[in-house]
Amino acid sequence: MPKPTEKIWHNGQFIPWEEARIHILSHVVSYGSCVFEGIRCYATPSGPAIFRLGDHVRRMLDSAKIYRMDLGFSAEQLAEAMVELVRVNNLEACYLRPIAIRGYGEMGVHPGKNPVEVYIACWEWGKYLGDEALTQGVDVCVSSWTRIAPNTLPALAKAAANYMNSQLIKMEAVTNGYAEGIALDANGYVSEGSGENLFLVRDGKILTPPLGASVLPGITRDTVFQLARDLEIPLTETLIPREMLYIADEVFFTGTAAEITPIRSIDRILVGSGRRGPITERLQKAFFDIVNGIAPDSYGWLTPVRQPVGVNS
Ligand code: PPE
Repeated sequence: MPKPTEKIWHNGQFIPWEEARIHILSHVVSYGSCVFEGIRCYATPSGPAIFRLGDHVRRMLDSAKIYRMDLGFSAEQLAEAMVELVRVNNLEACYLRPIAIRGYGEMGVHPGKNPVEVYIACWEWGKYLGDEALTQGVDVCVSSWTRIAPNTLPALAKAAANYMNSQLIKMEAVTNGYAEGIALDANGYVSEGSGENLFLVRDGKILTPPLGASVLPGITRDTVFQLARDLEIPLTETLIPREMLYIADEVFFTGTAAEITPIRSIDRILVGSGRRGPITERLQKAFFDIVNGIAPDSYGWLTPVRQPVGVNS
């Protein structure tokens, strides 16, 4: 269980952690009608700072738009609420989870009469794939489950229902002794992990599946695009056949929770030499130096929590 903080934000009000409850017949429970986000706030020398807040809020609004959900709050209001939430809970580093659901109103698939409720919670969340994952890498498998197909559940929306597919991928992987599973898309090309985007490196070039391969448009994914450009490492979005995973020099996951996590084996085949590769390490360093406030925030990716400022990214 996450360690409770004092407050959760609900439709513009701060409420006690224990009071963030919903009725069992809320639309979301039967029909999965929920869009959400996952955002990290990092401890920096100048206090807590939220990473790419504006981009996460934008994706939340995009997810809501795809599902015809009116959140009733602007991007600025949501961003401000998140800054305030970290402040009132007095946290240095945490993970924020804004959640918009279709609530309690009517039964039946059509959600028209059910109110949209917006909540934002935060808690302290450590390393997603284990403490040593960032340095040692993780052992993963290719899932027997296929990622959600185009024009079924929209992959560009970060919707709770998509995570039923993710749960199948994750449970199968963990049951079989792996840290995570990589799903292929409906055409058999590499898609992504249950909760991470995927990159591979071969001959000094970075490859990642395009958005059309049923991947979430990850914000860490986009961060890697920008960091790779700065480091002058070529990067291409391209369809990736499964077997390319086995002959890559390096493979890594990206995600808000997973950050940049090296993969050291896939289906028990070693990736490269079976340890974190040099390009993965360079990207990790560039990423962590920025989020930890060691390198200058030249992209304007960090929103400080303690100073009275608005969103800067
Ligand atoms: N793909 C999926 C399916 C996914 O869930 C995530 C985030 C990503 C890619 C990476 O996106 P981004 O965080 O914007 O770089 N997964 C979130 C959920 C983790 C959870 O277990 O809950 C996350 O990393 O916050």
